Amino acid sequence: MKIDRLELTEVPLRLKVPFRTSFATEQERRIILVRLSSGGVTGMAECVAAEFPGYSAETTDTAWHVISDFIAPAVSGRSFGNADELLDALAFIRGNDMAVAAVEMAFWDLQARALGRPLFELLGGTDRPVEVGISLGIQNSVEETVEAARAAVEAGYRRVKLKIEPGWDFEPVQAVREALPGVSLTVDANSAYLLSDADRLARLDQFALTYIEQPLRHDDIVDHAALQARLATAVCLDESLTSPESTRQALQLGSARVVNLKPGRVRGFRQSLAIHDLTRAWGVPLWCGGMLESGVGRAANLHLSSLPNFRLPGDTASSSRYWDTDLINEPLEAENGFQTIPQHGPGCGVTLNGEYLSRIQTRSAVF
Ligand code: OSB
Ligand code: MG
Repeated sequence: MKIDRLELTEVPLRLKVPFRTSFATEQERRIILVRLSSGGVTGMAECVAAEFPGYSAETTDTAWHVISDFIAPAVSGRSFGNADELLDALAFIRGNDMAVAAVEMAFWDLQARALGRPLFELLGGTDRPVEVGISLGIQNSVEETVEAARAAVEAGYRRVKLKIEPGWDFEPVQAVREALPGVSLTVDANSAYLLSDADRLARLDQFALTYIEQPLRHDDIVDHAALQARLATAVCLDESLTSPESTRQALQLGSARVVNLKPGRVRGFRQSLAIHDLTRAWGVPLWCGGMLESGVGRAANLHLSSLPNFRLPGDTASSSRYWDTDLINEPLEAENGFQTIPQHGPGCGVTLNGEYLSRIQTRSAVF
């Protein structure tokens, strides 16, 4: 497929309520959309980079720069038969995986739309209901945390994840576990602890957590292996796994027994498929993470989540949980803890609300 046009659009979206993690509080999102066109067909994807370099080194602005100044010149006007060829053309770019992923994922959507087929078919998935969990930001009190968790379970979510940090771990987890004894409960530290905190983290073992997500450094797999050896609870890695290679190394070291896969974090779908197959061969379950995406990114995540090794509920909660008005026309709502894979058309199965987009967008560039 020849890339006739690459379009970048930046859209400000305000979360209904601030989302607090161990690294920041987010409310005003600045989301980049990538649209790739070929022969009159347009595919799209959302870049998951955040506004500040708190989750990873990338930001909305670094992604805009890298796509504009390096990716667009390498793909515009060129032809690619598949995603591997596209990735080969971008192999000269080190890191900046979220920027590359946005273009790679738009290419898959373009291919699927050109074929008139749903994205999950191209990825090798099946049309199945996707089990959904919820990620709860750090709340103001233990009572509010329990109430938010209870409301999530009543809304049908099949797993509750609490964000934790040093000083905000044992008490909220204990309270939620006592209030909701049967729920699948997990915690996500977003790299807020050190290996020297192992004893403190081991105190969480008594709450039968499904896993503890990314307790240690954002780029560490060595200390995580030492920590995993000291915990009964499974470690799940998120930030540290940026490629199939780092995932293989983590599995060989025993750094994790569960993997959070975010296609935007690992350069896109091609690498996601490699990580899917690798973890499957190791018997390690995957689940699909979230990056506070609009419906565009959520839809893509749901298609990927249909592959067989996605065996735990993903952070693919309802669009209405975060946004008063989403960028897509179709609702993307979990019911009884499941999302159906959107198929309101080919590709990722959702359509952009063009009128809303052109009204609120803050910048755009065409290559
Ligand atoms: O670590 O999973 C994470 C949001 C922003 C950045 C990192 C993370 C998260 C979440 C929210 O946990 C998941 C969601 O999009 O609902
Ligand atoms: Mg995480």
